[in-house]
Amino acid sequence: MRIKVINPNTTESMTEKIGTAARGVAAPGTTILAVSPSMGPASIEGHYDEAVSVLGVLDEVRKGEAEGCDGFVIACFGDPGLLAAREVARGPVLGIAEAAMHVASMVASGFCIVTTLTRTVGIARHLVEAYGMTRHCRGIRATDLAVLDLERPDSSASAAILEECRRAVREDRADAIVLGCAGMADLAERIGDTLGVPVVDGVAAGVKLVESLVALGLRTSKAGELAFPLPKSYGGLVEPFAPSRP
Ligand code: 5HY
Repeated sequence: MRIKVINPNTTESMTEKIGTAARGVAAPGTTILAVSPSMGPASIEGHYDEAVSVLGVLDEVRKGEAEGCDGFVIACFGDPGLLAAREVARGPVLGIAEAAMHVASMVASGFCIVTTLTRTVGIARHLVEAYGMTRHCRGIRATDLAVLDLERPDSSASAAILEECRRAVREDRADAIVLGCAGMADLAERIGDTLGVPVVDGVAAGVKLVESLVALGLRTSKAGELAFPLPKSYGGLVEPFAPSRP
């Protein structure tokens, strides 16, 4: 089984971290391809960054389909381009936010999301509502870290994230934590051991859920809304993205 894990931002160190987290949970028969698009933002910290990152995500999904990948994980907590990716993919496609929230809801009565910049809290809240997780989510907390602070070895990012998780457990009655950034993938085990609650990293959750869907023989439905895009011409910069007959 081949699963392509796509980091929509172009920071290579984060892509490597994501790949390590994915391979750390992948089954023996699963090959993980961890990639960043050749184009896109260095980090995704708002709506504009997300919007621009989507074409890179879609390009990687289309290439993955041609390479024979069985499924995909979009490794950014905003799940950028998730539904569009499902239109162009045959295999299952999961975003790390969706995967992490569902997994957390299965092991706890209420989870909190701990993310980076305060300005991305609204994006997380929209996803909580979109995924039907409002009754499971007891709060969304930001550490006001920049995403790339997580890539600086000398930063105090991990300590700040641990403290915010501790407050979520103590003040919001979080029975589980969802880490709100793919760049936090390497922190889940340590925070969980420290706080004594399940801490869900969406990269790992996404890989295992895609593995399960593929093992169940389930692919993205082409019966309706997620059917392949309709063939048509595209102009200008996006001309190469014009949908062809599948
Ligand atoms: C992510 N940004 O997972 C999100 C996290 C965030 O570049 N990778 C990013 O804070 O939205």
